[in-house]
Formats: sequence, structure tokens, C-alpha cells
Amino acid sequence: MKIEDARVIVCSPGRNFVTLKIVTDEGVTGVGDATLNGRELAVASYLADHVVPALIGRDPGRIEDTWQYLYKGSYWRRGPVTMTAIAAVDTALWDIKGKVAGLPVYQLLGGRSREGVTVYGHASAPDTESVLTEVARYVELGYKAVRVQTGVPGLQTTYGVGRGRMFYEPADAAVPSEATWSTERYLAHTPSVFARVRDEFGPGLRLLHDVHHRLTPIEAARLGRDLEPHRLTWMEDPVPAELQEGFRLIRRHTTTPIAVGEVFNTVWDCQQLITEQLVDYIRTTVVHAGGISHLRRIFDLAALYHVRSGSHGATDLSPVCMAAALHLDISIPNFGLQEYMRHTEETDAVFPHSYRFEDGYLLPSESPGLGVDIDEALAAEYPYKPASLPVNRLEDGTMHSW
Ligand code: CS2
Ligand code: MG
Repeated sequence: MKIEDARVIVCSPGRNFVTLKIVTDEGVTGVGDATLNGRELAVASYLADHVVPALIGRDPGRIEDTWQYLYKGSYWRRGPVTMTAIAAVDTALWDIKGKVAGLPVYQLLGGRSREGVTVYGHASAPDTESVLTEVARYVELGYKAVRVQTGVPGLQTTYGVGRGRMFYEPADAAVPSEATWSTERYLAHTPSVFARVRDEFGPGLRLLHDVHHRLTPIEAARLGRDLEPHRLTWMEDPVPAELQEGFRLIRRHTTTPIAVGEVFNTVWDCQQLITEQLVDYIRTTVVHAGGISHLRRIFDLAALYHVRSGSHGATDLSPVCMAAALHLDISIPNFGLQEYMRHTEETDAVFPHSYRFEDGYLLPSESPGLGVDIDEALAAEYPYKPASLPVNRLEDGTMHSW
């Protein structure tokens, strides 16, 4: 079997997605997500201009060799654009291998280690009282874990607080919109939200919170300590993680578990965090961390150090990525949690899939391969629209992490 064609499909059914579809000479096809929010066309060009020509004629069964070819062969290793492009090829080749074998991909990864993939949903609202209603909606839907984000008094907008109910999309303008941030206001407010939510919903519900890289280690240490009585499952991205040793400081002060990794692309980005046991959950994804092959490598390293998976699953990761994530989640020994932000109906229609939500769990498809596809004719009805993530400044105008 040989790769005959590979198409890069850019579409915007509600938001932008980049998808790679690989076609073999025997008519078997495979799909991979290649979406990098706000930088979509960079990956589309990387694939179309630099990767696709080298794929034609290759044996689609050689997944590891193709991964190494694209990684070592690019010379310029790592980085989000390269690793997202490699991820798309890797994911599509696993899809093809599953279809050729007549098995869902999780069977090729060792089979089920659990009955379902526990997911967490996003409850967000402008203030504490209204977020209680949102948390209750997720509990009614059967969710066992809920991420809670609210507005911060004195700030006009806050990361993670959606404009529409159950859908959240921060990439809102071609030229980045600007938000304002105050660490003082945020730290003064957030623990009281969790006190109220825990009081209302009792000890059984798993609660999570995303800090979105906005603190310094000592500020994160204080937040973690203030949150301890409310027993969070995790505090996510407390600080930007380029300085991995900075997490030692947080660790010295708090037992609130830490989750990190949605912007990481390789095992080398999280090696120190994992081997020094500075985090509890690693949140790397199929699409941004080199595909199923490389993500499994990260999770295997994590398993040796008591670190569990907690893959990012925002709406800017397409249903193709979600389908692939579920095959890994169900098979690895050290699964923790999977983020699940529901896609819009338009997105679901463009990416027909057979994974499903049931009572707080996502269940991967039982079809051969990944069990997801792209409807190319429908995708063509939604052309690309430039959209960037916002930027963030402190109240005095200083640029800050968004
Ligand atoms: C977030 C994301 O889901 C999360 O945890 O941090 O929504 C993130 O902001 C987006 O994926 C950025 O594209
Ligand atoms: Mg996050």
C-alpha cells in the first residue's frame, strides 16, 4: 500500500480548523487534526509546501519511521508548527492502520484499561452566584468533574468566561483584542468562589480551575494554599512553564495538585516537570504534541513518576483530535481526566464521528480506525476567517501572559 494523495483542508464551521486527509492507492483514507489556534495557515503551509510532497509514494504502515523522518528530517526540531504538522500525519496514519486491521485504534494501543473516559466540562459565569447555576447544569448532565471560572470584580473580561452558554471561543478578532489583568484582584476573589461552590455541591464533585499562565511561582503557591480547603482536582497552568524549575517553589508550599502542558509540543518540554514530580497531571494533546505516537511516549514517561494524563480538549482542537485522544485515554494505565468542551452543531456536522458522551464519560468509537471523518463538501461551505487569540495587559499597560 502506498500514499497516493494528501489534502490539507482549512475550514471554519464556527471556528477555524485545519485537517489533513491522507489517501492510499487502495482507497483507504485517514484523517489528522492540524489546528493551531490563531496560527492555522502557518501549519497548513508547512504541511502543503513541505510535508505532503515527501509523503506521496510512502508506505502508510510505517508510522514510527515516518514520524522520525519528519522530526529528524526537518533539521529544525520541535516547536508548535512543526509538531502540529507531524501530529496530523501521525494521527492519519494510525487511522489508516486501524482501518486496514479492521480495529478501533485503541485496540492497536493495547485495548481498554477502563470502561469510559471521565471528562470535565466548563462552568463559567460573570459572578459566583451565577456560576452555581452553570455547575448545576453540568451535574445534571452527569459530569463528575467541572472546571469553574468566573469574572473578577473590577475587570471587564476574564479568561475562560464564555459569552454564550456552554460554548467558549476566545479567538475573536483578526487583530488580537486586548484584555486587562490584575493579579491582586484575581487572588483576592478566586478562593471565595471555590468556598461557595464546594459548600453548595459537597465533597463528591471534582472541581478544577485554570490559571492560564498568569501568576509567578510564589503567587501560585499562595493561590494553591488558599484553595487547599476546597480540595481541587487540579490548578492548571499556574505559571508560564518555560522555567520548569520554578515549579519547585510552588510545590514547597502547597498540596493543591498541578496540571500543565497544553502549550507543550514534545516530551522534552515536560521532562523536568515529570521526572522531578513537579506536576500531577500532564495536559499535552495529540494535535500539538506530535500525534498519538509521541503523546503515548509522554504518558509512558509520566506513568513512571505518578503523573497522570489530563489532555487539553478545548473547542479549538477538532473532533478528529478528540477522537484520537479518546483511543489513547481509554488504553493507557495512567489516565487522569480528559477536558471536553462541546463543539458546536456546525462543527460536529463537518466532522461526523461516533464517539459519544454518556453519564460523565466519553466512549471512543468502535469503528475501525479513529471513527471520525471530514465531510469535505460541507467543509467547503465554511471558508477560513482570520481569528487571533487576545493579548493581555496589566492595569498600567504592561504586556502580560494571556
Ligand atoms: C484553555 C484553552 O481549555 C483550556 O484549558 O486553556 O481554552 C486555551 O485557551 C485555548 O485552547 C487556546 O487556543
Ligand atoms: Mg487551559
